[in-house]
Amino acid sequence: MTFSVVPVPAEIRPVPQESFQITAATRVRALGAASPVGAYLSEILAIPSGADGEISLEIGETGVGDAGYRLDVSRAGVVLTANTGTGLFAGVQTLRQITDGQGLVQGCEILDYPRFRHRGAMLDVARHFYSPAEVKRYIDQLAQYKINVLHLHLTDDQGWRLDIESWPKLATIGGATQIGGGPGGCYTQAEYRDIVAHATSRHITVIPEIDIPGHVNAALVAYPELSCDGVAPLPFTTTGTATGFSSLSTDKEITYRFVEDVLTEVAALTPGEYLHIGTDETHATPGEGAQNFIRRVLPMVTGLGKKAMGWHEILKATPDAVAQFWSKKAPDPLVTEAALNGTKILLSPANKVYLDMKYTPDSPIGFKWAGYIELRDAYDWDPGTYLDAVPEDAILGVEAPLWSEHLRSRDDLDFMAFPRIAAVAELGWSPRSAHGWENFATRLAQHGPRWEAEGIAFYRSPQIPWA
Ligand code: TNX
Repeated sequence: MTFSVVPVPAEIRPVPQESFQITAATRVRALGAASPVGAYLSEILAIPSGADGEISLEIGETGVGDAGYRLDVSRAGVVLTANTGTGLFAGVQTLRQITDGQGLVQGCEILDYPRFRHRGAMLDVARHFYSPAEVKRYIDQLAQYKINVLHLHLTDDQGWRLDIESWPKLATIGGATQIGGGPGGCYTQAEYRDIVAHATSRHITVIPEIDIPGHVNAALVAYPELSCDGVAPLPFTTTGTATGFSSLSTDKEITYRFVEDVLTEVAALTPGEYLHIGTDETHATPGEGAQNFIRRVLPMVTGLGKKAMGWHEILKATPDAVAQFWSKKAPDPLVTEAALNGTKILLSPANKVYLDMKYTPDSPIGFKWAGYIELRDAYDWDPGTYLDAVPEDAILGVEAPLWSEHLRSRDDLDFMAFPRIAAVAELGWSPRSAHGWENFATRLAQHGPRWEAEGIAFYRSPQIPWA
């Protein structure tokens, strides 16, 4: 059996004669700050905990930073060491992948740590609503690939998905629609907190996105006084042909009260450091309205103790936000210039990592405006050099958005995300020196049976010799 860890670890030394066999007598030992991850490991491998367990999780100096870990497997047992619980959690994902169905853990020494801080997945719950249980299931899947950020696109023209107590019609009216005319849905604040808590338990940070000042039709249906002409629009329940057709009025004071109220509630529900304020496709915002709006909203975000993130159009208004690059054409002079002046860039190039693009012309669902994205297209690029002149240290990381115009079911989500999300995870985590398509393809093939066992309805890309 060869090692098939995805994302591939920074350093891995197989010691074939030193495999460890998990038996009914095996226990997990994890004390103090290691105990929550120990409990998680006990649960996923169905091994009880015990003070003298042979699988030992320890907080200790590893020399590989706060997200890295060291994993040693020998016949006597498994020792996983990390500086933090987050490092231990990453190590547990590796341990899981080197353990076969019979409980044999491959002998090895691994030293591992991430290349980029931000390894994200975005889920659009606005175009089609996904239930808290479905979101939590996606979180569990992402965690296995060391993804550490879930960006939730909570609002758009077709639906508003988070209850805001000070503006209750956002939930009752804005949340009641979705593409195709279904009932939509809206997370209560308790449900949202529960999603965030679940993510936290998987060492994933939630970044909530409230997309403003465009992409707001659902909010305007609920509160027409926020619109430019004050007239209530009709609910929007199709994909439409033109994006960026709606806008908050950027001239009315009520708009800023609305935004401040919304962001205040979202910030209070969100432990992570970022709030994402959208800012994409503001074609319907007249004149310089969008730029002025963004400059007025940014101090609200910082005043709430958060950092702002926006789609890269935000740079037309300010360099003081993380810019999420989503173009299908790179580089973009606006983004390059900002990056060279200190703005951090999150890479989501549409032609590489938009998980809503079809794999091939035969894919049953998906867009193709950014091209077909087979697995190898998603894998074969380098975030560190993608934006020509921009140095790697200006890149916060990579994120794979999954827009949901064409998704309806849980299986649709699985099909579009897997296997491409594993490729993006490896781009975000593994050192460039370990990058290689053939090797990736061989390793990934071994994940097919795992996904089958987990009920993940993945796309069987013909580029992979699935096991
Ligand atoms: C562009 S990417 C959008 C989204 C769509 C997506 C579909 C971006 C910031 N805006 O509104 O859902 O394309 O692929």
